[in-house]
Amino acid sequence: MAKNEWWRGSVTYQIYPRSFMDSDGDGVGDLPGITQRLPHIASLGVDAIWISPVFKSPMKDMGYDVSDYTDIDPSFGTLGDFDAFVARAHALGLKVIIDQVISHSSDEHPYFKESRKSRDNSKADWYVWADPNLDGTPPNNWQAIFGGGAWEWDAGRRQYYFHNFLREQPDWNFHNPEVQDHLLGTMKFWLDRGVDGFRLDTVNFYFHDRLLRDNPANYLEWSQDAVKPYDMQYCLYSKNQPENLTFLERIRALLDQYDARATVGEVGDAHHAIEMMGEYTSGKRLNMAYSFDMLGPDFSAEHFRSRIKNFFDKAPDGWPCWAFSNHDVPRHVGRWMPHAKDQDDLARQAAAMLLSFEGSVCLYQGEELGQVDTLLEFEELTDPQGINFWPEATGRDGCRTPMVWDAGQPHGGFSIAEKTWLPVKNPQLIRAVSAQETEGSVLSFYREMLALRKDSADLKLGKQVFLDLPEPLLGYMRGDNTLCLFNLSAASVTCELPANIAPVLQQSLSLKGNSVTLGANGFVIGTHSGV
Ligand code: TEU
Repeated sequence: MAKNEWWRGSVTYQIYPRSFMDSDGDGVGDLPGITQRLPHIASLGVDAIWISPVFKSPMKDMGYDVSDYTDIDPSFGTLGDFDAFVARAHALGLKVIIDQVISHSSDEHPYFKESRKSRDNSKADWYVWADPNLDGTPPNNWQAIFGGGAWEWDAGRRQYYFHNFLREQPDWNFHNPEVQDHLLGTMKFWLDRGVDGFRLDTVNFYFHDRLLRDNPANYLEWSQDAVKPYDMQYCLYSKNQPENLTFLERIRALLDQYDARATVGEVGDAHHAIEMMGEYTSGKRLNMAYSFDMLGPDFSAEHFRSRIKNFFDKAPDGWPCWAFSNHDVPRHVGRWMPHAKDQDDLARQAAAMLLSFEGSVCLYQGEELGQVDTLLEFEELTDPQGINFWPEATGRDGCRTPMVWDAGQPHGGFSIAEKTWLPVKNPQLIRAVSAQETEGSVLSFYREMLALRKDSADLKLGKQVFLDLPEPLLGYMRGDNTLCLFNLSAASVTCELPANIAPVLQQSLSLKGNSVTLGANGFVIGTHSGV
């Protein structure tokens, strides 16, 4: 592996800046707070940090609505605080990946304000504008992810503009090459400032169909039953457009002008996302990509096996980045509890699995503590998705509540404010970092597992070859000598292995020769000669 390919097999820790550490007592996390707490991240043994957006933003979507791509939001600090954070992370041996939200901007971005002024100003065509139908209705049936139609009427221009997410998040018009150049320029700004790479928000949403064709009403059934399902992914006209591939090559060409920089793209809301991840990371495009496939409720051997196999079968030179939790979904330990007896056993099993998959890995702050979501009242919600879809869905605030550092301090040591932006509640406090600095804790298991992955060429870069085992057993070899076996259920299971295994990390394991018994959520990772 070339030195500049540090990202292959790497582990990245995602920070949600509003909720990591509040240094100035305003109830919202900030950059100096993150810098102060970096030793915790370094102590885990990860390679990199991905920090969710800290750019200037009206915070309608908590920073995923950027109004200035080259400045820091005052609630997080200053550019100087950002530089200090990067310098400290680098001194601790951690790479820094920042979050680029370039599919859309905030409606308070100066270029959108300019664009909406008239049909012939210099930025008129920088966003996606369209005339109404004769009866005044929007140009087509495209829907927004956060609810409602994807078109917003602008009384000034007497036209609609397109937004995949909130109406305060207008989509840039990627068909305009000036827009592409401008956004690549903002990325160059941060590369020159020394960041090691980008997480690319909604990377499959950049382009829309130029002809603004209606999305097929029965898209879901259609794409699932299609003979060649992969071709069908392009039939959703509001995103997933083939022109995107050329733009991804432009991003790569920019990064290749620098040493050892990397990208990880988020493939969101696509029905053949695994194939799309492969396509986006093959050739000279992105380095890594993730989808929501492992961020949902599915917890079976077949599910994990088929996703990973499918990825590498279809894209032998692509590279995935697997994650079980992030700031968009309920935390995995809560999601998968129906398949477990004990929360901590499940947390350790999930960590052992995720950190032994082929590819790179992203961890989400707090998962190293075995956290589940915080239960919130409607009045406590801040996420527009949660508010719009309440009570059918609870939104994303539950996984975004503050990190808990010290159970003995107010707000778990996150902030000295009277009230924090989202509350810290009791069950979270039990799993504070301070309480987890003990042998046998989830936190100490993450450290052990990360150290094992770092030291083992098999676990870091070895091929993953699946064993033919019945549910609920998931088994695979990594490289030539490392066997990983998991019982994805709360009942105990026995199986025969072709040869003896020498366990290195384990849980609820009993061995009798080649016969292995795994208790509830039991697992073993060990050396094993050939299968
Ligand atoms: O998420 C994209 C995306 O597809 C999500 O909307 C996802 O479908 C949803 O959150 C699942 O609950 C990215 C960011 O990760 C998210 O935080 C932003 O809100 C969104 O883009 C808009 O920028």
